[in-house]
Amino acid sequence: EDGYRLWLKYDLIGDVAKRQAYARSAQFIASSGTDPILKTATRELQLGLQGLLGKAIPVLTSAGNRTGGIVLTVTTGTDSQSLAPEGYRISANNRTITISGKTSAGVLYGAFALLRQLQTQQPLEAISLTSSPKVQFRMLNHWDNVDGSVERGYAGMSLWKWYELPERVDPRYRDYARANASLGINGTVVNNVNASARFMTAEYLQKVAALADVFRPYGIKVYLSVYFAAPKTLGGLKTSDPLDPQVRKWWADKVKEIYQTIPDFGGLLVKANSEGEPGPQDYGRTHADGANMLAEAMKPYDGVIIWRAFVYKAADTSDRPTADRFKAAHEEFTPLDGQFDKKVIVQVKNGPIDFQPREPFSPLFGNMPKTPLGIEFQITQEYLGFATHMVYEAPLFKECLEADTYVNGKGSTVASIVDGSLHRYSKTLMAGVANAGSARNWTGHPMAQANWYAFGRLAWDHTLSSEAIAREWIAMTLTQDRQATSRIANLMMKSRDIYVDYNTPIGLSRPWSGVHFAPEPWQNRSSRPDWTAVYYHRADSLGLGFDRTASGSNALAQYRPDVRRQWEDPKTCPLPYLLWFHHVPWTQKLSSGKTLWTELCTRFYTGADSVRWMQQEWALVKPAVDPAIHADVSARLATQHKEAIWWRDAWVLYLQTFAKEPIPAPFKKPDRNLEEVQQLVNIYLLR
Ligand code: BDP
Repeated sequence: EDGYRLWLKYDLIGDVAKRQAYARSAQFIASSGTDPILKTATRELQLGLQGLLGKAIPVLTSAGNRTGGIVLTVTTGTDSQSLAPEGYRISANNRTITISGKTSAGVLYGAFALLRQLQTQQPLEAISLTSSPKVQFRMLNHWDNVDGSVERGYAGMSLWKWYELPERVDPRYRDYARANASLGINGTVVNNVNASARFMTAEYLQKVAALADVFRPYGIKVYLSVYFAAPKTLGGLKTSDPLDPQVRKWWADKVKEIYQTIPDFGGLLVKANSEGEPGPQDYGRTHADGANMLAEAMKPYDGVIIWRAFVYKAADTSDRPTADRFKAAHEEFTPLDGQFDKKVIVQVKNGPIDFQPREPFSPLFGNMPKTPLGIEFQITQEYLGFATHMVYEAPLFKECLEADTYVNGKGSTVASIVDGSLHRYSKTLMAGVANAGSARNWTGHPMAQANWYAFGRLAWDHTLSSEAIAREWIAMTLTQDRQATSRIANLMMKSRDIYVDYNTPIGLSRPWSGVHFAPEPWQNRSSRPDWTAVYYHRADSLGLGFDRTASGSNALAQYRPDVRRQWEDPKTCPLPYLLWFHHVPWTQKLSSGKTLWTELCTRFYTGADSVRWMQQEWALVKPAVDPAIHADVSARLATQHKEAIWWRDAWVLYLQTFAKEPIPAPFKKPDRNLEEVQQLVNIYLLR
């Protein structure tokens, strides 16, 4: 097993009685019409059933009076009225299973849902499933570049072979589309948000069109990230000012050209005035001016403008003691609420800083009731140990989605904002920064496939539980052995907390410079203060943590009183967020009963030790998992363990220079000293 088939393995069902029972319900598939997506649904169902049942299933144009088969149908009848456009219903009646949807995409998602029932060995006889996506735009964002590299990608090179396209179309593109469609993902941004204007050239639009042709029958639209200064660099204009008539015309013509090349193009994603990228503020204009200009160009078409809220201006802490990168997006965007065109969705990262292993939810959620806010998660493990650490991300996604903003009283969860129910948004979006690359198994770490899977499932239905998703994925990908499934699910469920413990416990964040791998908490020099590690943890002789209460940066004022009150009191602030909001004395007793220093050491040491536990648990499932996959994960766990100890050592030895306390019993003091561990980290930073 090389992992290429992801969760779409369709191996023969071993239990003969079960297989025969399924076969009795799947004697034929009835499906008619020429709709390409419906044809995909039929073909996928046929392919899956053939593998699972070990025999060819005939496709008929109509069931006639035959029973014992599966009927695919696009219908607007009463049966489907309660469905969203892409929802599906699966029902069994008179020994016939019907998969219906209002659109062919709905039927496609229903077909995959039916296959999932077989893959997870659920009974079919009385099947009755109705499901509609909670979010309209369910997208992957690829940070892929023209040269084939992937920003923050750890699974080989880009999937897209730009130099071969459009003439050669790698068969892998279709397998990518299948995997996404099986989850309900319906959009993909193929290029990096730090965008090259080359993607806007006629030459590259042809290449993107070739991808769109592959994705279309799977219900997936392509989107592009734009370089805001393209009118200047590509168009030869003197300016890229969004209020300049020539610039507006340039974009209108460009969007027209895009739609001539890709008639069902999805839309544009924009990173502007962020981390050195150009944007409307270069001309004294606002984010709304920039977004609305593109929206105007998009007016004749169906597409959307997705404008990112990941922004932060230079935080010069010397003359603005209340400056805090945490507050930047809220400060820049909330005054613009109500000013964005109807075609615009503002895409907000889950947390206020940047995809940290644990962040409080972004205070933008709830504070822009007139602007559809989409959420952006990061699937690729930029801050989660790249491709050597096993971190199952569903609990991280869910922690944010389930967080209560209190904007309309209790129960105003981030999910209820993102799915549009709270503010009645006209558009809803969930995006995940992709972790797929050219690695044979797509994601580098075999277990990282589960993160792609979990993102897709949650984008469809954020109420699914992390554990249910894990179990589903395990059954489809790794094993159907019950004991092994429970063991692996347990391991996955604990993996994120374990990672946080040896990396950024109790609300520490961003102990890195550019590489974002091994912590360098001592790192104190950079072109901007908020690109140092000390900016975030603020360790000194008194204590540790960033004071974001009224006596500090007052970022907490961006949250509703119910949230703020709980978090601004160190006694009621949940431990996982404590150092996000408070500068806590080393000897302070925490709610756990331990002092800060002892609690920190406990976390770092137990976290690293828990990787040993992960190794042991993984060893026990060996008989139930494919040997090649098992060996791959075992080896990565060994690396993870080594690195966890090293990261723990880096932190405790460094923090000890401020806390001036011994390592508390029963923990052993590290075998190396601070200089030695710094050497180790420095090697990572060598060019
Ligand atoms: C940060 C990454 C950087 C991205 C940026 C973004 O380090 O590579 O360009 O986010 O989201 O996490 O724009």
